[in-house]
Amino acid sequence: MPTIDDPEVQAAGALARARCVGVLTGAGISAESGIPTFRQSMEGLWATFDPETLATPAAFARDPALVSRWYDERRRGCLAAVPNAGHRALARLERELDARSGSLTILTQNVDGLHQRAGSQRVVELHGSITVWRCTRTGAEYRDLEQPLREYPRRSDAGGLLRPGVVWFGEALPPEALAAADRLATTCDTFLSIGTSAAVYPAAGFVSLASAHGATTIEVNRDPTPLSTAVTWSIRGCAGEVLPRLVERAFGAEVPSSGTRSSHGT
Ligand code: BV8
Repeated sequence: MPTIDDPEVQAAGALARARCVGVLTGAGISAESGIPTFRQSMEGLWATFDPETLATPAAFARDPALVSRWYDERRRGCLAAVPNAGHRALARLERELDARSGSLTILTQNVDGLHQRAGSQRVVELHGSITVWRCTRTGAEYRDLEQPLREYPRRSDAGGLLRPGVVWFGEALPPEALAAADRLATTCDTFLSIGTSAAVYPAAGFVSLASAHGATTIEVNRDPTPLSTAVTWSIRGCAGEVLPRLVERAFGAEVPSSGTRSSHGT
């Protein structure tokens, strides 16, 4: 039976009182949807590659075919994946806060689009989207391109090379995403960090920024991270198990209203 000093009990109480919630998510929240986390050893053809080396402008310049193939294979995995209970719990948390004239915004480092597909409305994609390809000649963006791409690297109608619409290491985050993240971290009263090793900046820095502005900070992660000793409560566990428990403890069982899928809905 959880005791009052159980971090889950404390964190659920903070969520029940919260009015403006910020959430930073990383690859760990999509792990239970079958998408390998960013630093997990990669399988098969990619086992010999380091993602931090491939996810760079230099890698694309050196071998656009290889990098395009890597992203196209990951794109197919992301499109085939299904949001899990962790994604759905955050979508429910947003609905509960909206119902109380509060708000919840997700800052995701993930490029898989699963938060939106789980029903979350306010999602800031800090690192772009793997479903988007951008022409290096015109800047035109393409979604819903054929799977798999018909050629590597794929070219646009203008003949320019298409690159993935993600933010690579060494590239600046979209200014509007940075501004939204900064505004959220400096005004929220509660900030969650979920499924991230907190190794990548500036994304990882938003948790400390929220804390410096007086927010209660809560981490849900399978393994310890550099944030674990700095947050108000650090909960060790899988997002797909912990998040539904936290939201249910804070708001009770979700009453499916007309048009709202229950948190156990498909
Ligand atoms: C920039 C898109 C400047 C591509 C990605 C300080 C300040 C600013 C920059 C830096 C800085 N220090 C260093 C830098 C440079 C660099 C950086 O941070 N390097 C790191 C490696 C040290 N940052 C940058 O380059 C950024 N750009 O700052 O630009 C600038 C300014 C002006 C002009 C020019 C430049 C850009 C960074 C973005 C890189 N792109 N993704 C792609 O996806 O291919 S980052 C990539 O890492 C993914 O987005 C991923 O999400 C992200 C972070 O990793 P995590 O999500 O945390 O994933 P990871 O595998 O590491 O961890 C998973 C965690 O989940 C684990 O802890 C595990 O325990 C947990 N877990 C697993 N299963 C579960 C679970 N938890 C819960 N439940 C489970 N079931």
